Amino acid sequence: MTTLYYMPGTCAMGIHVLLEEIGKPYDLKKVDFANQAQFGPEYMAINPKSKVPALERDDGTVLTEFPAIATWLALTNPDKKLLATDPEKLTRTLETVDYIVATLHMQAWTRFWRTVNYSTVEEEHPKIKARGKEMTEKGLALLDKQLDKKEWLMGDFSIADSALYFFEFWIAERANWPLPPNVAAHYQRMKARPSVQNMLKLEGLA
Ligand SMILES: N[C@@H](CCC(=O)N[C@@H](CS)C(=O)NCC(=O)O)C(=O)O
Repeated sequence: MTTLYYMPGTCAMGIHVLLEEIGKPYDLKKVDFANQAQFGPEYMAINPKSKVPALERDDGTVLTEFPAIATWLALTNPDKKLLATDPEKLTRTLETVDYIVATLHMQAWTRFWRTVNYSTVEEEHPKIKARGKEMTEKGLALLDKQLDKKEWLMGDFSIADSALYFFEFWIAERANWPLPPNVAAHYQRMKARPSVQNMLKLEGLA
């Protein structure tokens, strides 16, 4: 059965939301970061990158990387309309997902939340964290503009919204920074979706 390897509250939440949107049975396997399970031989055999999310498919093969997993789930469940088929819209959706994942998560948030990945010299941390916050604010302002007069990033609900959701969750629930108005409204809309509510319950975050 399709199995999502996750750790509660991580970017894997975005994939978990998509599995809930799709509504087919799936298994969940927690990778316990508190016990460094991501570096243990059992999980390394699943994903040698030591990261979540990882998605094991029915044929036993494993997909990694948020954009790839989200795209695959959308393409294999076309009835759920999680990704536009029109080439322009599809490409713009992937552009947005990539910005959230590669720039906002990996660059901005990691500077703030996993500062030690950037420097082991503690005196340098305040500066790195401040840069992470600055990059986050720039990104949120751009996404706020993209959401102007729109409920969802691409017009219709898509994989980009599930990517934005995990980022919003971190800003609102972990950093306690304010979200700009359109992003804040989007976060509320996401929280009202049954898929998000189920995911939060299953991850023990409700
Ligand atoms: N580029 C990967 C990044 C995944 C990633 O960084 N996941 C974090 C959780 S949000 C993780 O597994 N971290 C493990 C660790 O820090 O040891 C993706 O987009 O899926």
